Amino acid sequence: MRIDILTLFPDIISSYLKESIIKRAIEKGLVEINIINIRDFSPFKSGQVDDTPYGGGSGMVLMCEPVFKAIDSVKTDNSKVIMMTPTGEKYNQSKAIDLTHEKHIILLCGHYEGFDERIKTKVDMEISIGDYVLTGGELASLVITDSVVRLLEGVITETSLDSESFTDGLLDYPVYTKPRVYEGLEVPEVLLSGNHKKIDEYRMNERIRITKEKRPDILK
Ligand code: 6GU
Repeated sequence: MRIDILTLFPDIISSYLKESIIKRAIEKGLVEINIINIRDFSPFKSGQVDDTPYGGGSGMVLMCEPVFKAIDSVKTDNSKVIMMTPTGEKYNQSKAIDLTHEKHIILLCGHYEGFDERIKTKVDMEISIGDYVLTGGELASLVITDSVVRLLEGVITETSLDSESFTDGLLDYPVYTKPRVYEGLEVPEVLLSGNHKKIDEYRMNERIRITKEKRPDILK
């Protein structure tokens, strides 16, 4: 898979890609991620990319030209162009799974008040990562990148994906590691029993109990 992130703040993106699982996925060649600076496509010497809104109002609006050109510089017939916007469709794990089937994703990050509405003619999908407003789309593009890349084959052990939260309508089970007792807090006995049937049963019951308690809305 290839992911191109179009942004005015490339350093925010690059620092995240330099660590941990995403870094290893890139090194292994499981995903190619490019960062494109929208400012490089400004028609002005000053590098201006935004201007005041027609009709008045506060803030600055990202202009068509630099964004159209930035998109055109990377877009192919196989590309899916996704705009990061708080007014988009709400993102979730099932959308992350859908995106793993794409060959090429272009994530468009805005800042300031928003995008010139005409930019939407270049976009296949608008995504919001939740009901709150961020100063820009950079964090959202990293949320999408991270949640999609970790699902790609070979990035993390398949079995750790099987029972994870949001894939099958249940939250994940709780986990423990050494020591057996810490400040009087004990690891549940069943996990030390070596009885894998019992352990599977305990974990499934815990998943149901925790989902009922914390997220009854996702319970199927
Ligand atoms: Cl994708 N962008 C911005 N600016 N704010 C958001 C968002 C995206 N999703 C939730 N809030």
